[in-house]
Amino acid sequence: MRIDIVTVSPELIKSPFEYSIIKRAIDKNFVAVYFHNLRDYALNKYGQIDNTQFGGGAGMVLMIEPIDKCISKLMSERTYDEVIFMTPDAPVLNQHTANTLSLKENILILTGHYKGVDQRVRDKFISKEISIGDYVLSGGELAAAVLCDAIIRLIPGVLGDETSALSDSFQDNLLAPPVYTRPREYKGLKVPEVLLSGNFKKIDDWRHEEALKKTKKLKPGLLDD
Ligand code: 6GU
Repeated sequence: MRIDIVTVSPELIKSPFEYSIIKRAIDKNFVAVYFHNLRDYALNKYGQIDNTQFGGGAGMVLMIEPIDKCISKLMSERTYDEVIFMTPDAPVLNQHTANTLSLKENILILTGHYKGVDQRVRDKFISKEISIGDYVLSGGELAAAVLCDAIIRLIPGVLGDETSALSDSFQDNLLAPPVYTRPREYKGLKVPEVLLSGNFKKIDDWRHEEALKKTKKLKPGLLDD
């Protein structure tokens, strides 16, 4: 997979790609991630990429021209399966969307900033808009990093143990059951007896029961899907 990220602040978004599973996925060539600084496509030597909004109102709006220059160049080099705009006024990211995107070949992600982008950018270039939750961040960069993390760990082969993504919370519309490790008892806090029983049928049943209980209590909506 190849991911191109078009942003005003590449520095803000780079570090999550330098650690742990995501770094390993890049090192092992499961995914290549490229950052593109919108300022490199600015209108003038002052690096202008935004302007005040027509009709008045507070806040600067990213202009279409630098974005057009950048995205059109990328689009002339390869075909993108999705051109995604990160924005709080969009459907919220869920595991289903992450699964679907993890199977794509080329993804382009545009991150918003300031008051937003000229609507014509969204109309002309964007195939999918994604938010990461019902609250507002100062920019889409952190949201793009969250999206990429959710996608990249799902690319087949990235996780050593293939089953481990399948048993994630949400993967079967259930939250993950509780997990325990050594010691068996800590200051009187005990590990559930069934996990020590060696009876894998019983353990599976217990995990499913616990996952169901937890989902009913914390996210009953998942059970309706
Ligand atoms: Cl994608 N962008 C911004 N600016 N804020 C957000 C968001 C995105 N998702 C949730 N809040």
